[in-house]
Amino acid sequence: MADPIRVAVTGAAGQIAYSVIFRLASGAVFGREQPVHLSFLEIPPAMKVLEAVMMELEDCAFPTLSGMSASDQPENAFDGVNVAMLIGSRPRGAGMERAELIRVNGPIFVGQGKALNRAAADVRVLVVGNPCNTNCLIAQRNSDVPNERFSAMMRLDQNRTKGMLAIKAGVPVSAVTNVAVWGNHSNNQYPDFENARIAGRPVTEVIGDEAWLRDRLVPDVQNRGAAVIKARGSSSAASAASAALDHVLSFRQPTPDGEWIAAAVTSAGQYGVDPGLVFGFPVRVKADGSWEVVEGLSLSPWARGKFDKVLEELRQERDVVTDLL
Ligand code: NAX
Repeated sequence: MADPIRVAVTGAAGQIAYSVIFRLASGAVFGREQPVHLSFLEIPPAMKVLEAVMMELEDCAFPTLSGMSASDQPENAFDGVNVAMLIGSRPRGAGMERAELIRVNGPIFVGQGKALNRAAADVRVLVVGNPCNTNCLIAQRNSDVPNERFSAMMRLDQNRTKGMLAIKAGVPVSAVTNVAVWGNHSNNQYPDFENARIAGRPVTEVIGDEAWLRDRLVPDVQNRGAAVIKARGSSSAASAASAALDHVLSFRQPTPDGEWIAAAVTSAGQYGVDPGLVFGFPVRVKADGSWEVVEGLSLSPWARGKFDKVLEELRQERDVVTDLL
């Protein structure tokens, strides 16, 4: 068997992690021939619950789980890891403004960014904990790990968009491709139907109903998280976990020809986005493991309005945490 892949999961006692961890351990993500070592990070009050998660992992007797460890110190949890899934953060309390949440969670990512210096040289870091784009920005600015090894999750938004388009068009979800989600994982994100395709044809041609695309699809994707909370009483967990694992895998293999993935990565100024912002772009992963932003996509003036709005939101988030960068 190969050497184990070492994967850190933060917020390991939380609900998203509960859906992530067992799939990582079972071989469902990296394959049944690839051993995995899991390294968990939690805060002290959640350690008891994490103990129970670890008991359950033992009870699954997964042949691919080569070992596991738990810590409340990021330096220990990130030591030698190849993949770091930063899921844990403080949830938004009732009546809490977004700016307040950013201020509460920012310092967590300062410490975790520094601790990531202990990771393996090939580490890839995915930030899921919200506000994930800005938390990712904070972590990378406080780390010696190169910026291109950090990304934040837009994949749930991409998957939601694909699902809704497939249902509307009456096609399998595999027929829906080229979905970009621009900007921030927030309700100002812009899920781009103008560049998306269904069975190789433009979505606007296949669905044709521009009013539905603009006035139903876009707000429904933007507000899907809130709709799940309303129906379930707690936030998306299994779908978020699934998207996080899709994201991790997509950065480990070349993107199929003609396709792209939605991920928030560090801007180098593409599409007029301020260099350095962690912005949701269409991304292609190359055979050598590096990635690039897909350039040259066109946006209608209407779409550019959405784009500019979410860009402004991310600039404001950055300005709230300048002292942490
Ligand atoms: P839970 O509240 O169930 O779990 C979060 C866990 O993080 C808790 O066990 C908590 O003890 C732990 N934690 C808090 N501070 C920590 C720290 N400093 N170090 C390590 N662990 C810490 O939340 P869950 O539903 O699992 O969601 C986790 C995060 O994902 C939240 O921030 C949530 O907003 C975010 N989401 C992001 C999504 C995205 O697409 N980017 C979608 C789903 C989700 O809303």
